[in-house]
Amino acid sequence: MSWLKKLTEGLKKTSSSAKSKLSGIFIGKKIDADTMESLEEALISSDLGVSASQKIVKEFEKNYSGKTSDQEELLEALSKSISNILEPLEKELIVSDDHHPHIMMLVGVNGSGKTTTAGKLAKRFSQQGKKVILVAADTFRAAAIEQLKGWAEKTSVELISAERGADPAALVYQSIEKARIQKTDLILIDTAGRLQNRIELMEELAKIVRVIKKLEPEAPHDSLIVLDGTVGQNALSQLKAFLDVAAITGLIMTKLDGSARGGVLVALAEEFGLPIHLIGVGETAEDLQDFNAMAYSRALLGLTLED
Ligand SMILES: Nc1nc2c(ncn2[C@@H]2O[C@H](COP(=O)(O)OP(=O)(O)OP(=O)(O)O)[C@@H](O)[C@H]2O)c(=O)[nH]1
Ligand SMILES: [Mg+2]
Repeated sequence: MSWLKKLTEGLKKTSSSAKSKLSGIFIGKKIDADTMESLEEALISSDLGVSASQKIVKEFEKNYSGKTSDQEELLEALSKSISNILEPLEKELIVSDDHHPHIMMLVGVNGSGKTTTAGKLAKRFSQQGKKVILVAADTFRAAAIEQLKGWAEKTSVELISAERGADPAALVYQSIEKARIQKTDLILIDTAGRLQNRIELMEELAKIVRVIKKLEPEAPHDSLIVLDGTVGQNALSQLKAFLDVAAITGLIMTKLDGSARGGVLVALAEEFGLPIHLIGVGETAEDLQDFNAMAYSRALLGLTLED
């Protein structure tokens, strides 16, 4: 299956929910103030957030007020407005040759998809010919090391781990030193899931960042928050909590395939303006796709995508 099909399939739950809210709003009548109000409500309840929804409605009003138009054309117009918000944030995740090594770190709450994403990224970048080290900085759960080991073996990538309970910051420090000696291109750090209200765990994360900066003041070059696409508005408070503590530079949203609330990506974009690198629409490595604003915006509204 092509990635566009996978994206459309993956976003089906979100798009059918959005479509059912939008359907009927435009049917067979002149677009007026009532239409705008219903439209704004539908967008907000599709998780796009108040600010983005108002922006979209304003643009819509400018172009369509007083007109009648068919549903398809109006959905097309909406998807374009959504895409306009997202497009500046569409940014491929790349391993820069200027960094020796390039340091990438994955953070987020429990179960958001960090370890799976670390494995998928290890595969992607080693296929690009990069020399990669995976660091199991989740020393909290014994199973976490095993899980990452599975990905390391599958992708023939080196894994650096420590015993359970070890200091993750110390492990990261050793990994960077080793990577420098071995001329590794990329260090991918998988961290333990932590809820944003666990102060001591957030402090542990801050310490990892401090230790990285001691060796590489510009790093982590990518500090990526992995957000579960099924949590809806909660993603906003998660991002807010991790933003400064982990020096977040960009985001990845997983599990859009199981979610009816994928619209929250638009709210995140509007509120934080951080680069959106990748989205996950399934469990295999191929299901982690580069974020494409236009394709996502169309799939969000259930519009067809050309291959
Ligand atoms: N359907 C679907 N499942 C996903 C996706 N990404 C990850 N998962 C699944 O989500 C579950 C949790 O993923 P993990 O990678 O273990 O999450 P984590 O953030 O490392 O979890 P902790 O380390 O416990 O915080 C696994 O069963 C993954 O297979 C996705 O894009 N779609
Ligand atoms: Mg994990």
